[in-house]
Amino acid sequence: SGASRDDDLLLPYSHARARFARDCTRVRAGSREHESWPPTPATPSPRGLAVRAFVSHFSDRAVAGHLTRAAEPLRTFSVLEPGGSGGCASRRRATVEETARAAGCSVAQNGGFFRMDTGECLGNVVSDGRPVSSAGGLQNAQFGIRRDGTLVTGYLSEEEVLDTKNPFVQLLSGVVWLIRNGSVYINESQAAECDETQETGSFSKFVNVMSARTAVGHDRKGQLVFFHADGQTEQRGINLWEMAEFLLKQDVVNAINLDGGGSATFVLNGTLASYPSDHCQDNMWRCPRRVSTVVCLHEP
Ligand code: M6P
Repeated sequence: SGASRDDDLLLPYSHARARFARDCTRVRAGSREHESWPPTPATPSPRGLAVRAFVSHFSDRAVAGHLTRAAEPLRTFSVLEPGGSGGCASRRRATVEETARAAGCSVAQNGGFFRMDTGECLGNVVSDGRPVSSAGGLQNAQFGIRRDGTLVTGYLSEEEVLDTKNPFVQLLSGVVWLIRNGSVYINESQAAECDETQETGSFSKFVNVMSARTAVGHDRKGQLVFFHADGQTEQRGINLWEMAEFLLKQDVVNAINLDGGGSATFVLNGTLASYPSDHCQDNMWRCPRRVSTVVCLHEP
């Protein structure tokens, strides 16, 4: 989410943004491009959850963040509504700490996009088996896990989201499918996705601007991967290309971009462990933004 679309104000008619009508077409039926990663058979692993901190250089800028991997995604990963169940219906906004503490998450990050003015959860949200928000077929990058443990990344029609044979037990929407089957998929995403789900500005600004960022995906072992990098829109942080390159080096096979900027938040054992860019009422300090959905890793 973001504050303004200031670059659009340069256009003579700000409501007539130069865009193709197909961008935000609702796809109700049929099949869309996505990848399905089969469930990984349970193997005794020494560490179910691994959190790593980094301070890495991206085009000579030092950027801090965390990379988290979790085995057994079906048993350890949840998409949570803001402030607990019913949060999307009531357009609630809550800090990641509030939502994560109540649910007992070991690691939690902000999740899906939302409307900054109304608090509306955007896109698809399936939380612990409960479908609580629908994209209505709008095309954005999805990440989810089905009842049998299959990890799904990419685009889905409304019909596919509502599948009852092997239903989604967790599902959320991002904007931009960063990595598809081991390759950067950003250009393809810009051509395929509805860019009204983000409020940063033009789609190309959203992709290329330096900012705090978060992502979710999986690696070649079928482990769940959370990524977050600190930043400040237009001043610090990374763009989507840099995030995708970082994730590729970490053996990530499929990943989508989640909400960033002032929404980017990393919470470890219920405590804020990132440097948020949103200002508190007193401009001197930075406060974690009250956001919408949360991605959570918990005990099996
Ligand atoms: C608003 C305020 C600021 C924040 C800015 C940018 O102006 O909330 O504190 O830094 O938005 O927010 P974002 O990076 O999410 O676009």
